[in-house]
Amino acid sequence: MSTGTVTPPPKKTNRIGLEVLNYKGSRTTLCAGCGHNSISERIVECFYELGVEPYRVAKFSGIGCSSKSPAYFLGMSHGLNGVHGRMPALATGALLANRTLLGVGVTGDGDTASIGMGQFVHLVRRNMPLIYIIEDNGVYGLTKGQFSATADLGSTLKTGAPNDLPPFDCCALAMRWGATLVARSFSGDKKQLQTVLKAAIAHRGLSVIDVISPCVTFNDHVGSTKSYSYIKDHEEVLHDLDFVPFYEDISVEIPEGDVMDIPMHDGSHLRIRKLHKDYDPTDRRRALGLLEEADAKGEVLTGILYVDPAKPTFVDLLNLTEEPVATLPESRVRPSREVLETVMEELR
Ligand SMILES: Cc1ncc(C[n+]2csc(CCOP(=O)(O)OP(=O)(O)O)c2C)c(N)n1
Ligand code: SF4
Ligand SMILES: [Mg+2]
Repeated sequence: MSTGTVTPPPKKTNRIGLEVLNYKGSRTTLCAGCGHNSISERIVECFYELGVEPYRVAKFSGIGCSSKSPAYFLGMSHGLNGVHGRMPALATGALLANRTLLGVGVTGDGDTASIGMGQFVHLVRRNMPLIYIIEDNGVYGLTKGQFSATADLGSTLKTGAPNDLPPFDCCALAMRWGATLVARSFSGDKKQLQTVLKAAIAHRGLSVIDVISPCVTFNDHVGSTKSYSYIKDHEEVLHDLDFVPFYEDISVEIPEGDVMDIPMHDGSHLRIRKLHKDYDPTDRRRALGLLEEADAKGEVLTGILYVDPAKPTFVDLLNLTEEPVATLPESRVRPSREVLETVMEELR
């Protein structure tokens, strides 16, 4: 006879035994339908699926609706929310102090390309090992929808007022000045965004990911070039992307056709199947040229635009100790009395 007790099904866990719940954060306070929420969901999925230990991750942000999002994912990770446009300096400091952390920066187009441009270009120049996600809606969502520096020429506000300044292209800028993984994606393209994020997690160097992320409250009307419908009509997908994590047997799947295999820093592989463009994402000049061509045609090119897995990062250039500076014992960071006396002697 049945006792009536039902055994609950076993909980689904990833390769390190954690549930997806362990990768979530607080409930979002952003508007329903905001593209930023979809990006947070993709981040949760990717870190869960790859089995990244949450304690290894440090989240950084500035100010804006986008910069609030680190509260909505990876609630068991470290987090630092700073001043508007100054996240790169915070991230640089923290990641130099502890080189074993996996840094994830979330920023807005205003946070990066308007007030934060000075900090952004130096982060790029240094190829700081950081996943830098720009949640790009072309406006300052948090302060009620003014144009940012990524708003396209001629795009209009809800009032009908046109933008009369040309935009900065953060991807072109990042590629030109030193970032080593540069991608553009769309918050509504689940598979592409997931693969791009996984590639960035596997990459060692600065990954700049510009995600077009519509602001449903202030910039989703006819006349906006960052609305859901505009991007759906103008998106030009560069390639089909696949990601093979380091812990999977690469020899299992042998891709057919025009596929490029790019080994990543951690042993994972990025597989790029060309669609209709003659495109090599390791050719920076060609990538920059294609971006310009797409721009002239009014197309929004998405995919991994550029990747260089080999270039040294800022951490490598500084020749930091393998052991994080933050946890070195005092005996190893403080010169001995004899050494200090020698230095003083030399200065006399
Ligand atoms: C030093 C400083 N200047 C201005 C502001 C006002 N401010 C807050 S958020 C923001 C813009 C946010 O836009 P964005 O980075 O694109 O984020 P979104 O809200 O669109 O996601 C501005 C100008 C501020 N908080 N601090
Ligand atoms: S105002 Fe715009 S950017 Fe901010 S939460 Fe709402 S939809 Fe998102
Ligand atoms: Mg914005």
